Amino acid sequence: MSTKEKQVYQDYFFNETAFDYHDGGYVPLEVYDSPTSPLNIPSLLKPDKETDTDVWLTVHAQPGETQILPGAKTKTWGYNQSLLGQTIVFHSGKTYHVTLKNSLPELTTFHWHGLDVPGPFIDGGCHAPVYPGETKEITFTVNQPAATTWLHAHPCPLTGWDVWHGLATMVYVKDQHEESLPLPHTYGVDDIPVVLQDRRFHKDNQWDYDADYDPDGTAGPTALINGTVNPSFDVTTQKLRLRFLDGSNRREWRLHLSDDLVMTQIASDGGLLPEPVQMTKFMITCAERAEFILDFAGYHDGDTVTLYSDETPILTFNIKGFATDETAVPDELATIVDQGDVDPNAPIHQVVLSGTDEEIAINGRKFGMMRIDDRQEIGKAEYWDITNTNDCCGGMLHPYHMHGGSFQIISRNGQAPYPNELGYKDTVSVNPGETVRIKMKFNFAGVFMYHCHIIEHEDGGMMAQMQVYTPEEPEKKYDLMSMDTLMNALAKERGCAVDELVIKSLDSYKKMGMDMC
Ligand SMILES: [Cu+2]
Repeated sequence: MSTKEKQVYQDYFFNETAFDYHDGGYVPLEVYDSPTSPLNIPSLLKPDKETDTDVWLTVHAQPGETQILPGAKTKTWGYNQSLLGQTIVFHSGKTYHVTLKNSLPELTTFHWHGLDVPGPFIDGGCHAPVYPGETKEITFTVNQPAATTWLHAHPCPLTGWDVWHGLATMVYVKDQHEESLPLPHTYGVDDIPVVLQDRRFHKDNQWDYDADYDPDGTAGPTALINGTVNPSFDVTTQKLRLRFLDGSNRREWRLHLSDDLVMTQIASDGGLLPEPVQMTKFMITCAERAEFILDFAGYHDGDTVTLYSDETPILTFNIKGFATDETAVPDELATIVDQGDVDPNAPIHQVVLSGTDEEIAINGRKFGMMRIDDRQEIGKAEYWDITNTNDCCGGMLHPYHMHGGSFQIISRNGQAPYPNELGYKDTVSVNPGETVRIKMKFNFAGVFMYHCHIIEHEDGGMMAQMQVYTPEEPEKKYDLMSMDTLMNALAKERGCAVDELVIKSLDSYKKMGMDMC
């Protein structure tokens, strides 16, 4: 390891009084009574065709059945497979032509969470539906630092429904700088994806989103890691790189290892941190990503190391024999290029996250599909102040996500950000009573959404949208999806009248006497 003396952090940083286990509706994790299974490692998605500069891919949203538990298979949805998806790898600098294919019984969208791409149609929020049986091609050039991003469905107000069925997968961005560093790089061997989710298994091993729905976030008692219940992973190298994604609808994961083994964080949402940060405890909230290096130097063939969330074991590492590895994690990982000076006369954007349950709102309102709530010029860095008005007791953390790129975290209530928040982020959790100031520069124009990433909060209206404009076309009009168009399409797909549609998250609008117009 590094010769530089490093502090080892031993707390979760966030306000304990707001942790999810204080919620009335909290669903504790329980170990499911079934055998251990090898951790599922999704295969890498193979391109349809490629040249030196361009790559063609097909991402196919499909229904299927997955053997998760002994006995009946679970009905699931996935990308290019029956549950979750094959891992997609992008190389910075290349242009991608992606065919989005929908074989599901209903419309969905393909949101590239963390990719720096134009909105709203390539970004893939609610304005970019792909209808059942249809395909659509999008083209974009990836131009950003190496990072762990992801793809998930985002058809508001059904994002929670789609993700719960399985529509989420890892998307790695690679670049030459990251590849040149002495870090684990062998996919599935010493560089592994870890998608953290939770579900409740009902009769015949099926999931029932509507039965489990909670307006403060749907959760289940069984940890599902890469779609595996009670997973184990065979460790064959001294160092292991774990790329965590909190892909759950609501759950916060408070991760720690047996023996309080130190975890070295090397990356967050938008790529490498400037320097590694060592810790024994790490909390990840909805939609965040974090990469860690574990060093098993003190262990031997036959030992086990357990990953816990709170007190529940969620993943077992079976240590096998490995060759000694004396490479050190570099003390300097990346240069974080500042997004630029902010014009002192520029207004500071305000985002106020308020309420819990059905009463959640953003700047006092709920989401309107055709309404533009804020504007920012392309290429100019500006501050956004994200405030959580929940009070400390009985409040909750809201993981705030912004489409359209990555931001820098400037401060938390005027104080320095947490030590592992010095890289680029696209999702940041805000404590009750706190204002987090971020600096954001957009590289692409379009309409982009910003919202809480507790998925039932975004579906229930804690979401807004902004227009990023160019000086040439400050008032550009986009063909946005209307609520009527959406509801009529869903009613047709489900063979019912619009007023017979069961969409649990719309209760949050009804109870507040609001329309998602
Ligand atoms: Cu929230």
